[in-house]
This record gives sequence, structure tokens and C-alpha cells, in this order.
Amino acid sequence: MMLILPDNRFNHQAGSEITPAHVYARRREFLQQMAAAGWMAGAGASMAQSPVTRPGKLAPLNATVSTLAGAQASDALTPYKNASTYNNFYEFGTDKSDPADNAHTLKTRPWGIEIEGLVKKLGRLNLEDLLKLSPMEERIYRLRCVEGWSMVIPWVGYSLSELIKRAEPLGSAKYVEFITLADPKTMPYVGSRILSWPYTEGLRMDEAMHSLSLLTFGMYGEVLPNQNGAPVRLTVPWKYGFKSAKSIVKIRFTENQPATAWNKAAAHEYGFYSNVNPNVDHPRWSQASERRIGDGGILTKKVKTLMFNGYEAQVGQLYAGMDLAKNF
Ligand SMILES: Nc1nc2c(c(=O)[nH]1)N[C@H]1C(S)=C(S)[C@@H](COP(=O)(O)O)O[C@H]1N2
Ligand SMILES: [Mo]
Repeated sequence: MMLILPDNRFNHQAGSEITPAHVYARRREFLQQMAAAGWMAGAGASMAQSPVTRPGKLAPLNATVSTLAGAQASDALTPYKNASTYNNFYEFGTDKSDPADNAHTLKTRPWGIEIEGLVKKLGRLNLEDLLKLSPMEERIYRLRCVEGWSMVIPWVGYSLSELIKRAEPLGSAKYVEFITLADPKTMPYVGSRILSWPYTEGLRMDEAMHSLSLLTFGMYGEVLPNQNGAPVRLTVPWKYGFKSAKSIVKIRFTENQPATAWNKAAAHEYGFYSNVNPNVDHPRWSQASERRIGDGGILTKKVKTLMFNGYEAQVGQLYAGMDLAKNF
């Protein structure tokens, strides 16, 4: 499944605009030290904003550097070019380059999320209101695809729990279902038989309420490129990438475990939980290691995959006592 990727050291379209990952990491460290030392109280607080300088030339989305435990992976960032051209978004095709080539047709305005099911506050929240619902944070998360590639991306958004709290779920709500856009006019593969549309995903309520579950509006200091799930997606860093539903239009609160797109397509290969787990193989391949997408392509050395993608300290408790081989 690994394709040979272009060597990014030589083909950045706007190389001078791109902050190299190590420079970025050092600035971030500096900002965090400043914050920790109390230098950024009061008026100085705005200094904690993302140091990235619009690598995709999309609208900027300002955010403060998140101080949440687990939200600042220290791994080298994936170059923006790779993160925005090597994607899975089957509504736009199945090749990794298809979403970047085809997703320009996606209409991201007007947009809204419909809140449905077992909640007190039903109805539609439009994007403008969603953007103002809670302060934007920048969080560096690893995201690992089930196929064995991974990326490290500075995402911009806020905890999904902020939105859930506003919806006031009823006691009977045990799961959250995410329904994404399925518009055959703008998404060429909706209607094809690869998956059943719309692409849907789901989380257990406690997973959805975990502060690391990010309702995501941007990356690298800008709004999301269409191919990464504009204008709003999920990022659940301890689960395989397919749980991070893109271009969400509906969130439904349910009593029963919702169906999910990949579980419907191949139940023996993709379970509901889909937590990153190096000890439980996919029926057709090992899940013990991964390759970071970046400059090296197929030559990039594999690294060991970590339990819960490295977020075990934060999320392990959610699965205490569960047989993770059965609940894969
Ligand atoms: N609507 C929708 N969301 C989706 C997908 C998809 O095909 N359709 N693919 C998933 C998969 S398999 C992965 S790995 C991630 C990829 O996110 P990225 O392209 O931002 O890295 O998006 C997920 N969300
Ligand atoms: Mo994936």
C-alpha cells in the first residue's frame, strides 16, 4: 500500500513559507516555557498563538497552543505538503492523491451540523456559531491509518465535549454517531459501491467526551483544506484514522451502538472500537509498526506502533477490563 512519495525537500511550492518542523518545535517549546514561567499572563497571552505561517495559503485560523496532557506530541511534524496530498477521503476517490485532486468541488459554505437524537437541545448549529462555540486550540496529534502510515499534524479545534455539553444529552444517550456529507453532485464517488454512503462513524459517549477527542476546523494555523475534511471533522488520535470522520453534517445521540461505514463494509476487519493496538493484527496484515509519511516515501524506516497510538496514559482507563482482541 505504500507509494513512493515525492521528495519534499525539493518540491515545496512555497518553501520559504513553510516552517521546518524542528524550527516549529523549538518555537513551541519556547512559547510553552514562557507560558509556564508566567510571562504570558494578561496581554501577553496572545503570544501563545500558533507560529505556523499559512503553508497552504488558506484562511488563517488562530488558536492558542493547547496545554492539555497528550496534546503536544513531540514528534517531527509531517510537512504540510504531505499532510494535504496523501489522504483517504473515499467520496473523492480511492487513490491517496485523489482527494487533493478532486475535493475542490466540495462546497463548504453554507455549512451546519444538525444535532439529533437523545438530547435536550436539538437543531442545527451553523458553522459560524460552531467556530465561536469554544476557544480554538492547536494540538499536535499523531494520526495512524489502519494501512500502516501515520502523520503528525498541528490540528486546530476544540474538544468535542464542548459541543456535546451544549447539546445536553439525556441519560439514555450512550453513543454518538457522526454522519458526513454525501452529495453526489460534488463528490464523484458517492454512489459508487466501495462503501455505503453517507460515511458514518461512532464513539461511545465516554470516548466522545474525552478531552482529547477534537472537533477539528483547521490544521497548520489555517482552515482545513477540503481534502482533509473541511469545514469540520473529527480527530480521535488513539484510534485508527478512519474513526476521524470528515466533513460532518449531523451528530446523533443514540442508545444503541451505531453502525459505522467500515464495519458495514467488512465487519471481520474493522470493529467498532478500532483503537490503535500493535498487539491485535488486522486479518490481512500486522499492526505492529508504521511509517511516517514525509520526505522518505517507501524508504522511510518503520517505527514501532504504540498502544493506543501513544495515548495510553490518557485513554487506557476507558477500556479497563475489556478484552481488546474481541473488541477490536
Ligand atoms: N467522510 C470521510 N471521512 C474519512 C474518510 C473517508 O473516506 N470519508 N477516511 C478516513 C481515513 S481511512 C483516514 S486515515 C483519515 C485521513 O485523514 P487525513 O486525510 O486528514 O490524514 O480520514 C478518515 N475520515
Ligand atoms: Mo485510514
